[in-house]
Formats: sequence, structure tokens, C-alpha cells
Amino acid sequence: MLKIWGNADSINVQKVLWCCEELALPYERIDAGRHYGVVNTAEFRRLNPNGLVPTIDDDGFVVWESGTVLRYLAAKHGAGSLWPDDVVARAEVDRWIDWSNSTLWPAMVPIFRAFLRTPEHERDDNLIEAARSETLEAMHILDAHLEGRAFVGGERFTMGDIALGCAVWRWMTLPIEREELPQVQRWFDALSKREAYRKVVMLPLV
Ligand SMILES: N[C@@H](CCC(=O)N[C@@H](CS)C(=O)NCC(=O)O)C(=O)O
Repeated sequence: MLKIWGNADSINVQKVLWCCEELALPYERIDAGRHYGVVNTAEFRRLNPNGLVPTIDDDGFVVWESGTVLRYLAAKHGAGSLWPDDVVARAEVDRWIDWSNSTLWPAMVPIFRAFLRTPEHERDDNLIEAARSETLEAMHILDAHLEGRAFVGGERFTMGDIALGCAVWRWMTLPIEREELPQVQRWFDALSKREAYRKVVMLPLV
């Protein structure tokens, strides 16, 4: 059976869990990372020398980097659904996986750390505001892209929505001021109706 190392609260692990749930793939999740440790053991480092989660083992084939894991699982099990057959349509959703990891989530990380990992008296309001403003700029890009599209890749739900949906849940949940972004809100409302999103992503932030 597919093995997934990573704690269920981690944004990058949630992408993989959500993907498996959408594809109805059986998996075994093994607690690893943060307070669970494991990632610094020699045994784990042989699987992933970065000591990071998610890391998966699919019948002896090990994959890490959440975007790559998404692509691998979607290509293997989600052809024509999560994984568009057409190369242009695929590149369209692929870019949002990378954008989520390279732009949206890095912009949001300081806000996440401030509220979830920093004692209140040590929080830097200027840092939070700078990160909020940078994230908002990225969210406007997403909002504009979603104009006239049901999902990031067009009419169908794909792996691009999975990658973005995990970050956007955090944006929607962190205790910050949010501007109205009508397209993002509509898309988020559609994601919120998906059982798998509610089950593995729409959880309290810790
Ligand atoms: N670029 C990697 C980042 C992975 C990553 O930073 N994972 C975090 C959890 S979200 C981690 O393993 N942190 C160390 C730990 O939890 O001990 C990916 O997308 O998979």
C-alpha cells in the first residue's frame, strides 16, 4: 500500500492526502515531522535526505517534494481527471502547483509563523503587515485568473486546485484583514463543498 510520511497538519502533506482522497487511493499515513520527529533518523534520511515531509513510498519507489508527489499520483491514477491529458491544459494547472510553492505560500509563511509559532508578545506587526500585503498581491493574481473559470485549470477540478486550496485555506483562516476577492471566494466555496477538502484540509491551524 502507498505509504505517506508526514503529520496531518502540514500544508504539504495535506496536498498529498487530499489528492489520495480525491482519487480514492488507499494509503497508510505515518506520523513524521515537527513534534513527531522521525525526519532526522538515518532511516528516514535514506528515503529523503532533506528530512522533510511529505515523503511517499509507492511499492518501493520513493518520491518527495509535494508538487512532484501530486504530479506523480495524478499521472498514475488521475489521468483525464486530476491530470489533464492535453499538454497545454496540463501546463496550465502545473504552473499553479509551482506558483503555490514558489510565490503564494512563501509570502504567507511569515504570517503563519507569527500567529502559530511565535508568542504574542514577540510578534512583529510590521512583518505581519508586509507579508499580508505581499500575499494579498498574489491573491489578486489568483482572483484575476479565476475570472471566467470554475477552477484554476478551467471547468474541471485538477491537481492545481489541490496545491492552491491548501494555501488558500490558511489565508482564509489566519486572523488577518482580508479584502473581498469575489472569484477566489466563489472558487473557495466550491472547494469547501468537496468532502475530501473538508476531511483533510479544512482543519484548525496548528
Ligand atoms: N518543498 C517541500 C517542502 C516540504 C516542507 O517544508 N515540509 C515541512 C512541513 S510543511 C517539513 O517537513 N518540516 C520539517 C518538520 O516538520 O519537521 C515540499 O513541497 O514538499
